[in-house]
Amino acid sequence: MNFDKKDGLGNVLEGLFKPYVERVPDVSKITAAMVNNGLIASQDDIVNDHIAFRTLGVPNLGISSFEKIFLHYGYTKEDYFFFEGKKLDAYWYAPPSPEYPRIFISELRVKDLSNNVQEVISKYTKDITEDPVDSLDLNNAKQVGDFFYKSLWQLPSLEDYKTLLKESEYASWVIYNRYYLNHYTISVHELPEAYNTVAKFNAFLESIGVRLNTAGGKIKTSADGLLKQSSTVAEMIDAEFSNNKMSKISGSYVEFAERLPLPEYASIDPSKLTREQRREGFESANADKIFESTFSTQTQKE
Ligand code: OOG
Ligand code: NI
Repeated sequence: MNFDKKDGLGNVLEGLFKPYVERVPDVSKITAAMVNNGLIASQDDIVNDHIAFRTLGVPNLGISSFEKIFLHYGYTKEDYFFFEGKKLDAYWYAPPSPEYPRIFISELRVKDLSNNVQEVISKYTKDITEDPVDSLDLNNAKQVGDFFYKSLWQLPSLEDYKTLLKESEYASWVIYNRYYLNHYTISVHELPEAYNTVAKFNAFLESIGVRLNTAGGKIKTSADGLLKQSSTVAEMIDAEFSNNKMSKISGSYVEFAERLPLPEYASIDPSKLTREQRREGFESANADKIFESTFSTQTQKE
């Protein structure tokens, strides 16, 4: 990640990354293998295509609250996405300058869920009567960094977690993990030629024992053929619930993206292409399957 880690936004992003690395062993495993194989000299050489967060669509939370943090740091809101089956809304945000990652923020359409599930969610969120982002000093990078990992509601009970899990894996993920960084994304087209496609990089990942999300196939390709993505399967981590009960839950994961040149730039030397000359944005059908990186269908598969 080749941005200034001491300026406001760089500092916030760096603060987000540290707890994520500790909790997702695949991050260091992949970086170490990339260094060993001479793809990069250190983590700083990895270009981060985007990061993602999940939110709950209830009063004072959700996208309209969470996005304020990144709008403050100069991000601009781009396209809207709707995931009917998963009952989610999402937007992506373009960074203030190209060295920073794009951001993908999704939100659970809580009102579309069963009354039972709505009640469970409300039990935890009903006391949030003001938008918590409004009381943050957004210029204070340390305060903002801490906010992502701060509890906004009580630790859930294992029973409530399981109730959510049955109807919405996304809901159960957020009730426990809140605003934890959901994934960062290695931009594979920036890597040396032998590794610069998702297909080649997936082979490398599997050779070092990384498990890939197979939902919709290991490589998710946009309709225009220009955005290819893959992701790891989230690792199961030990989580403590209320009343000291312990259980395994899915944590965060790592994603890989390849953005091909737009047709009018296809003949330019790839090393000279700018971000604007490659496929921008996201793709609904790809995203729909990438969400499943934390779902039991992936984490529990043999
Ligand atoms: C986000 C899934 C979508 C992408 O790049 O399309 C996504 C999530 O799992 O919360 O990351
Ligand atoms: Ni992503």
